[in-house]
Amino acid sequence: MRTIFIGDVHGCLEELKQLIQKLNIKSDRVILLGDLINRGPDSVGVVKFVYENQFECLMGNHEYEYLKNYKKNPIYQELYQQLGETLHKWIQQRPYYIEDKNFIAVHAGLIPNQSLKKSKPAIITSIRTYKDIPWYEYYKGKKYVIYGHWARKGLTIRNHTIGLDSGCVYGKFLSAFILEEKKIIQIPAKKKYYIPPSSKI
Ligand SMILES: [Mn+2]
Repeated sequence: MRTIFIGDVHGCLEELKQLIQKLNIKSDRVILLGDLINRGPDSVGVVKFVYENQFECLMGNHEYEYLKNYKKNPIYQELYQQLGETLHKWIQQRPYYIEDKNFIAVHAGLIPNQSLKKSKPAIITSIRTYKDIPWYEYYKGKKYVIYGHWARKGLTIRNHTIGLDSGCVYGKFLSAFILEEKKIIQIPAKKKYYIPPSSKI
């Protein structure tokens, strides 16, 4: 059995299906790093696919924002309607991190010198830097930390940390990491689904 992590999908259902196929998943442990929803073509389809395959999945900042605002924000109200109660509840139950013998999985990152247990969900689902320096520069642990969230950096491997958000929704790649083989598998995006208003990613 392998342990496989998958970066931010953001509604890119076709690329996710292709990646799963390429990985030839049988009885492996699959962990998605969060941000299944928003920006891409099929948020509901992605949530449904991950749920039905019984993959594990973390809470991303986009799910966190959705859960905070689905009663008042019209876009999220619509998403709530489309998801239905079962998938909505499943999103509510997503963990903020998974820590195992060999790895820590978290959507955005770790706060230097702070235990995950004591860390605020809003921060570990959104942190990129700490005192203007990427959080992973502070990390000195031996356990692999696998995270997403930083598409602008692309695939980033440093200090036993692996950043898997390689910007699929921005027309780049959807990435997976196989822990036991230390191997990266990627699928190119079919197109640029989303162009951020204030950058050229
Ligand atoms: Mn994110």
